[in-house]
Amino acid sequence: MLYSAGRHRALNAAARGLWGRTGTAYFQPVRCTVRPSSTASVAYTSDKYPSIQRRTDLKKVSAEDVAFFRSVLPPTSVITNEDDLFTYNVDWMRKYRGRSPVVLLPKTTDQVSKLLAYCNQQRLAVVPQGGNTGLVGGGVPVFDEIVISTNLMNQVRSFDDVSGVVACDAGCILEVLDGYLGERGFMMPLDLGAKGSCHVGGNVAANAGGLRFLRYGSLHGTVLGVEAVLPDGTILDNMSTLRKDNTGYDLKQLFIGSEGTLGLVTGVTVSTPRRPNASSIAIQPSVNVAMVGVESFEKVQATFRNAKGMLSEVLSAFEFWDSHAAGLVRAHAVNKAQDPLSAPYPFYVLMETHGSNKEHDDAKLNAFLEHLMENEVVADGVVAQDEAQIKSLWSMRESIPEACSKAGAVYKYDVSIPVPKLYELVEDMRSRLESMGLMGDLVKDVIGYGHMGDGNLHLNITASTYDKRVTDAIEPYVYEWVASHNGSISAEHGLGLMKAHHIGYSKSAAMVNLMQQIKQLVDPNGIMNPYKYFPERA
Ligand code: FAD
Ligand code: 2HG
Ligand code: ZN
Repeated sequence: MLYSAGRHRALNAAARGLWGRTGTAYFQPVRCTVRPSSTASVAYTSDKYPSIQRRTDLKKVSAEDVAFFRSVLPPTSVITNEDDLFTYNVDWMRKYRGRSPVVLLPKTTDQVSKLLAYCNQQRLAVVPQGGNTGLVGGGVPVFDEIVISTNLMNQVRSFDDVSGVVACDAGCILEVLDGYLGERGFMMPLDLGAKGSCHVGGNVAANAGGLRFLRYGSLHGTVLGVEAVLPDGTILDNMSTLRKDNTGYDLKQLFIGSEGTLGLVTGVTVSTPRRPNASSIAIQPSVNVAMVGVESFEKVQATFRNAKGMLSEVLSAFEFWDSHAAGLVRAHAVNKAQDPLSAPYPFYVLMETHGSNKEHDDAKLNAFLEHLMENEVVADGVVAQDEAQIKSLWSMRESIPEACSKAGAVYKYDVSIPVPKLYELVEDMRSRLESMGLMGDLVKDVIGYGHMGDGNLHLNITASTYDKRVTDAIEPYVYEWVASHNGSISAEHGLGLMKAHHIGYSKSAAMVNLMQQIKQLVDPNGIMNPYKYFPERA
């Protein structure tokens, strides 16, 4: 096999046997920190959704409350300045905007406990916030709720290089924690495009899925322990480092995916896998990334079937996106990601392998790709030849959400559907919006991409502005479509404010009722992240 540094290995049928396509530009990891330039352009949630009424049993923040917060935290950790409040009040999409008059930045679990106990006693509503990269409006206030941010809770507490278990504060940034683990030959089992900004506590609260779920699984499996502060200030210390523990209800699971409605997660323990490219550890560290162009969604599925069969245990990611997504990345991505394939294709697939024996993995990947080319399953492809090219190919995929957000407004749907039906929803939605005459000045594009290996589609509809006509054309159609195909209306982003009243499409009335009873038990005053997740009990 020939490798040439600085170039991708091409798989184009015409060029098969010829290695060496000019490499693409190389990029920085995607950073998603919210840095809105102007405050005026983001409408308030309360103005956009007048049907949501502020709860009258919740108190407004007073000068005495702020004085109490200043008695617990240093002055710089109690933010009341209008300009500084803005980034905490507005979400990543600039779709939701609250009016919180105060943001609190605790550093310790004890401080969180004091703050929550006080808020509970005073009936002050609280929104826990991590990196504020959530995509369902869950991490920002709706009205004047207090934001408690984990920005300053960013210490690694311990790491055991035998078990690979890391214990850390909830505010550790995912990418920073992954870097810490990388230096020790390990990695976070979770990876996603917002890694440069999102917090581990936010990941746990949202039960984020991400790019390697296919291989490393759900946070419900990899998170071994959680430390959380309940609304009354009780510190629930469940920072277990044990893989097995069958004593009682597994309470930590309640906090994974609870989206800040039950308490504030202050610490997390995670079981981390070995890093395949840690040269000091593996026998022959091995990471491969290939990107292929495919003519139809049927062929994307055939590629997946073959990948599962032929790459099997080394397959670590299988992502797909359509030509609309690729077009947006080409046009808008800030990092100017370039398509390394020779022609545009209807679909693209990125596949990654993680292993500990390079010869073995390379042989598997080569046989697999040869098979795909010979059987005309894929039309073209490249294999990254070095770390920079691996980053470059991943960057094309990770840039899609940011590229979609450039149109002005983006409607995001994150659904689980049986794989054969995955792209049908995108096509149906495109025809629907066309036939309703909305495509053009208002709706710009309908884009499909996602975590094919997990049956998780990201349907993004870009528009010049958020407009009720567009919302009404999409909803509840999209939820009904998903429910009728036995899917879930949230595969990984959660419910937040966006889907609080739609949980019934994916969960029975009995299940929602039990969830509401749990909420009532843990948070009887309903101060934790109100208006989100599911409807308040009547
Ligand atoms: P936030 O946005 O701050 O909060 C998310 C929710 O958790 C809110 O309800 C908030 O109240 C609650 N919360 C936050 N911290 C705590 C805490 N300590 N205790 C209790 N509740 C808390 N998601 C995926 O699943 N897969 C992806 O591949 C993926 N890719 C993304 C790519 C981009 C570019 C962006 C912008 C987002 C992406 N997301 C993805 C969505 C998002 O869920 C994740 O970015 C991340 O898990 C959110 O973490 P955060 O710290 O930003 O949480
Ligand atoms: C991804 O997979 C994220 O890139 C974001 O989950 C998806 O923005 C979206 O719709
Ligand atoms: Zn995703």
